Amino acid sequence: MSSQHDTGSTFTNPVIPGFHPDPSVCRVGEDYYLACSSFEYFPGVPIFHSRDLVNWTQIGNVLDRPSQLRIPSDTPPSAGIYAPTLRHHGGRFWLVVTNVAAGEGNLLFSSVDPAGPWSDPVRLPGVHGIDPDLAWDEDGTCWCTVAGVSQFRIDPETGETLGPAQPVWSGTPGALAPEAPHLYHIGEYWYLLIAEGGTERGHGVSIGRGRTPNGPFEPCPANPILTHRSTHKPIQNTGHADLVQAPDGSWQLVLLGVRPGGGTPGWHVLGRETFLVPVTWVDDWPVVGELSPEMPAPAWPLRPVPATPVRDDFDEAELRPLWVSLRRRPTELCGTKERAGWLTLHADPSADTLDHPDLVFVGRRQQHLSCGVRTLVDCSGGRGGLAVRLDDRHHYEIEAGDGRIKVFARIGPLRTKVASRPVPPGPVVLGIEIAPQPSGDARTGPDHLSFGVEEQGGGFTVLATLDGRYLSTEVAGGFTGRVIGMYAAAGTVQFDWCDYQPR
Ligand code: 6LW
Repeated sequence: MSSQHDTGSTFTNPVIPGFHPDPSVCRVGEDYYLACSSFEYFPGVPIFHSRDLVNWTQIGNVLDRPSQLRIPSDTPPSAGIYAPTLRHHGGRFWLVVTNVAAGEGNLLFSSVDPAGPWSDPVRLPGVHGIDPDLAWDEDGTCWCTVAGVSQFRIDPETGETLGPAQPVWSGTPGALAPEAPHLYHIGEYWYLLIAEGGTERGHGVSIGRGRTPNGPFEPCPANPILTHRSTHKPIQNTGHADLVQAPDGSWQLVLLGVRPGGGTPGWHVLGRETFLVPVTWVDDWPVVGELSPEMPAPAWPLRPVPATPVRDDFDEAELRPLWVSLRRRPTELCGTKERAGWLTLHADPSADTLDHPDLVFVGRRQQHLSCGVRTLVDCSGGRGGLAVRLDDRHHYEIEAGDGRIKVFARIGPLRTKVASRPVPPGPVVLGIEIAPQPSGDARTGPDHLSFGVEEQGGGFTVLATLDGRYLSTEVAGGFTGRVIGMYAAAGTVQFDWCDYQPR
């Protein structure tokens, strides 16, 4: 649940690795909380806690009840929950988000405890546009600003819109997609921070300022204040940022970025991750520092958090918050209570392959470029295994059942069995090893994935090794990253434990 960082003279970016995009952060006293987008996964909107902005622990998911998160099975990958804003006001935490599935639109949740339970949604039917932001002015008026960029005054208790949309800024002339607005009152100005250029290689962060929360906003002469477009920097697609004051009173930006690997055009496989970069102020404009994988340690003390345990034994009644499922998680199909100490998955009879939106799946984000995953599976009652999933049409899996172990690859319209061998009766340990490829050649993929089985006498036998580029965002499209986990394709499949080991 945590990221592990150096406590010495440097720290490592990303601060929250793996598919954790669109970060929004807020500070309450000495505590920081951060929320991310979750798209078609349930539970939705992972929420993290930190005391130093560098070391983060997941404390829950904001949307962990079906009454809060409706993602019907016809929801395509990368639809669902987009771009939250997390704020603290009047003794409560507020989170506003767009559910692009099922016409749900913008939804507002609140809680006194960021670890939950969070309220059921308050709908914002009059607020049109993605990436909603929340800010309160000194009179108590709540401003909701959306991509485009336009603004609404709202009543956050009822979701009612008080007056029509007011366009406030369309960003830099010629730049596409002004989005991800966040509005702040800092010193004498109201600042409107936005992302521009699209969430791909052209992404960037720009800012405007004005004297009132509804503008007019004067663009910063140095816009974009952050972009890595047209550079060879290892962190790319930098944008969608949120400002926060650090423990020492200085300012920091959390933002999303990606780490492409391999030759050209560079494939990123972990999705968009959360990074941290310092900000200084010159003439009342923010100046963003250098963003790199290894950052100078900040001036305030780092407070390391316990590392996420490698093994989940499934000994607890509830699944840990890092485990996510596809679109829904019906308790009758998935849980740890049916056989104590095991995760039991019952296949949905309609969902016999990983391509199916109703696949019964429990996975976690791949958070390291190099990692190994193992699980002990009992497939005596069905067929299932371990999958690496980018989306419904891009996944690799190793599956046990019916006396055989098979490796499958699904790449766009093509699905093929790449290996098969008999399996002895009884539970079996399936495994995946993922390692980056040195990019000596322009055509080299970002990494390779080896699928295998642990032999009873010891040793890992690889059945197939596959090029990772096909499970990248550059190939699959969309907004998500890799998720690795267990699934049932037929009958009942049980998992005693699952290890995720950064290498
Ligand atoms: C999000 C938009 C974006 O709504 O990508 O990078 C979209 N920025 O602000 C999906 O995450």
